[in-house]
Order: sequence, then structure tokens, then C-alpha cells
Amino acid sequence: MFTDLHRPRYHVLPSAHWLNDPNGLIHWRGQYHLFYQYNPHGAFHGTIHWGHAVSADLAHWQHLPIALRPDQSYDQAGVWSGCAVDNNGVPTLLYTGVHPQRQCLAWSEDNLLTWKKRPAPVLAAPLTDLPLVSGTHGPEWRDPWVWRENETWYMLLGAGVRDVGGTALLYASADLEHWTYLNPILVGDRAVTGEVWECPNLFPLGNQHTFLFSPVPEATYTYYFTGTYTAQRFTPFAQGKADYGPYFYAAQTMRDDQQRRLMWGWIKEGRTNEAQRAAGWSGAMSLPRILDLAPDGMLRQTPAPELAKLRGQHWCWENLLITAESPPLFNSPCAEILAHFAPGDAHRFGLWIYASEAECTLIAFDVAQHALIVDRVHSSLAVDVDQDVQTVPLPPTAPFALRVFLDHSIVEIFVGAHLCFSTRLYPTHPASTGIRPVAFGGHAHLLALDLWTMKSIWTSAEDDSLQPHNAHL
Ligand code: DQQ
Repeated sequence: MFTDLHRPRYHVLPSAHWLNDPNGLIHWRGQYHLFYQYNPHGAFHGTIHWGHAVSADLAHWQHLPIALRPDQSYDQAGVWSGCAVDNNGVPTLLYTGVHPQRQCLAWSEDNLLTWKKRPAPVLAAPLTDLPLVSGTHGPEWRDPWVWRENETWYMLLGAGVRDVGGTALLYASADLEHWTYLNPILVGDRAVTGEVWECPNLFPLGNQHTFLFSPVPEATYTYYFTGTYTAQRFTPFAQGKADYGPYFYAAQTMRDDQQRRLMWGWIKEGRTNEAQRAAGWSGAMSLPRILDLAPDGMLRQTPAPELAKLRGQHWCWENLLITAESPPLFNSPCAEILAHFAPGDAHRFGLWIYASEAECTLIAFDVAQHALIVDRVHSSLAVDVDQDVQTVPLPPTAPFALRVFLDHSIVEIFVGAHLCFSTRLYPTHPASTGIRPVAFGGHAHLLALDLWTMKSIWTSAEDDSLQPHNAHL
């Protein structure tokens, strides 16, 4: 993979094969632990294990051995998603074993390196009278999200009420092992928010609660509600998507020792299954994002400030009048860009990225629509990658400012803290790396553009992403 133009350098991903959801996020004795759904046998979803990476500074990461394998009678088809809690000093994982889906528990006695599994699931049946949506192997109820209030543990499981909509079922326990069913905290409308909710997360944020869920069959976006959580029921008053690009799924959050609420999502691929298998790898974690709430209840997101440790050389430009003819400023597929614009008479302005004679992608503001435009129609000469134009209306207070993280095939765009848009780009030419400001139908002002080249997150000895794949066989 040394020569793989598309492989990210500063997003967490395994040395090869398949990654999906973030799992078991926990800050333990000064280290951030990031587990993830992992198939060590190929770049496709199957034989799901829990991979494990660790970071002391939220910027540089190290791979640790696989944490959980499908090795019990109750999880032999896969160790599906779940969370981590501190059970009176014992790091403890709750996850869904398949098939059928059952809620299971593992704990570590050696600082999260190896895990012991309880001989039997902690919850083998949903215990609810609600008619749950079922698949071929039984009810869909999974992805435990667990927290403690006073002396009681609570668990949410994603599920769906047949013909009604997605839901999150609430359970209680005194010891994490014996659970009683309480009620659904809310039930969605199937036509609006899907049949089944995966990966529920519920946490206090500001003076409200935020609820994250990832609905199927759409399986494309992580959604959020903000609202009140009282008497074990959640009442939403604001809602949105955690990321408006169609690749940020199954997000999970954690609180660190600075009391920050951090979120990661699974960045899916934007190319065919065959292309993923041919590449030998699929999926990556998003960058860590810090969450807070705007006064209107909308979720605000800021990339973790620790990411600045990955910055290399710095370049800046100021007060450029930009038009359709503006020349490229720089060439890089691995950079952070901070760009502040002011409108002129152009109807649309922004940046070309990954640009060459043959390929280019546009990230722009449309003035009349007050929208973010991401145009991937000419992103790649390959035929097996996603190509489209996405238009996302911006909140009225969003600035004409872009913070863009380019990491080869992954691009994460932040418009202020107001809106995130992640996308996937697979240019075919090594020369498709141009970064060029542009304005259409007139001019606009580029007040300032700061650019930093970005370094790899892996320490050199473990630089999986930069070593030939066969170094790990
Ligand atoms: N991925 C896991 C499930 C979860 C889904 C299986 C979400 O536990 O519901 O890999 O992407």
C-alpha cells in the first residue's frame, strides 16, 4: 500500500482489510482507546472482530492487538458494536454477539490489552412486548450504549418497532450482568427516520441531552436529536445530521478527562465493493471532533485542537481577488486548509481541490442558495467511484469560511462549527493534487488562506499506512 494514492495518512485505520463502526471509546489512565469493527480476513464486512488503537495525545496512534474475536458459541458469527465503561476500576465492554443478536460482556485485567468474556450473554432476549423488527436470525436489537446514574447502570439498545419506526430500548441493572427492561426512550416515524436504529448514543451536552442514531435501511448518515431526557423518556426539539456527507456512519462518543464530549464516525468508502477488495483495505475513522450545542439546539463540532500537532510546513496567502482564472496556490493531497472568503459579485466561490488537467473537485459557497456545494462530477477518471453534486443549505449564521482536511481519499469539511461534510475522492492521476481558489460569474475575495501539510499519525516503527502491505504478513 506504499504506493496507494488513496490511503489516508492521518485517519485511524487498520494496516489492511476492513473497518467499520467505532466501538468502546474510553479515556483510560491518560490514554484514548479506540476500538473498531474489524475483519482481519479481507476488505469486506464479515467475521467481525474488535480492532484496537491507542493514543496518548489524540493525534498520534499506535495499533494494539485485536481485542475481541468471535470465539464463543454466542458470538461466533461476529463481535458486533458496543461500548466501554469503567466498572469500579475494571474496564468493561458491552457488545452484541451474533447470531442471533445477544448482549455480551467482556472485561480486562491488564489495562485493556486482553479481554475475558463472560461465559454467557448478559441479555439473551429483548424482554419487551413491543413487536420488534426481525431479520433472518431473530429480532434486530443491538449496539449497547451504557452509562451509570447514581448506583444504577442504564443500557440503550438500537431496535425498531414493526410498521412504526426505529427506537432505542432502555434497560437497567445494578451490576451490568442482570438487566431489566424499562421502556423505549422514544420511537421514530419509519417514513422519516427509518425502520431500525443502529448505534444509539445518549449523553448530556450543555443543558440538554443529545441522542445519536444511525438508521437502516438508509445506512448512510448519523442523525441527532437534541432535547430533554426526563423520567426515562427523550423529547426532541431540534434535529440534524452529524455530518451531511453520505459517508459518516455509526458515530460514537466519549467523555474525556477534560470533560469534553468527543465523537468519531466510520468513514465509509465511495467506491464499489470490488474496488475495495482490490485496494486491500476499506473504511477509516473520522478525525476526533469535539461537540457542543448552539443556543438553538443544533450540534456544533470542532476538530480536536490536538490535531494541530500533525501540522508540518505552514503556508499562507492574504487578500487575493479570485476569479475563474485564478492560478493554483499549492499542490498537496495531505493538508489542512483554513480559508476565509468575502463575497464579491460572483454567484459561487470556493476551492478546487485535487485538481489537474484531467480531474478536479469543487468545494464552494453558493451565494443565492446560501449553500455548500461539493461537486465530484470530475473528481476521478475511474468509473467505479461515486460522482455527484451535493448541495447542502447552510445555517444563516454560518461564515464563508472553510476548514478542510485533505487526507488522500478522505476529505472532511467544516463550515465554522455549524456544519460538517465528509466525502471520498479517488483521483487517478498522481498529479491531481492542485489547490486553487475560484469564483464563478465574477469575483470574490479570499481574505486569508492558511495551509499546513499534515504528518502521519503513526510513529515511524509502526507506520503501517506507509509501509508495504507484505511487511505485515
Ligand atoms: N455495524 C455493526 C452492528 C451495527 C452496524 C456490525 C452499524 O452492530 O448495528 O458490524 O454499522
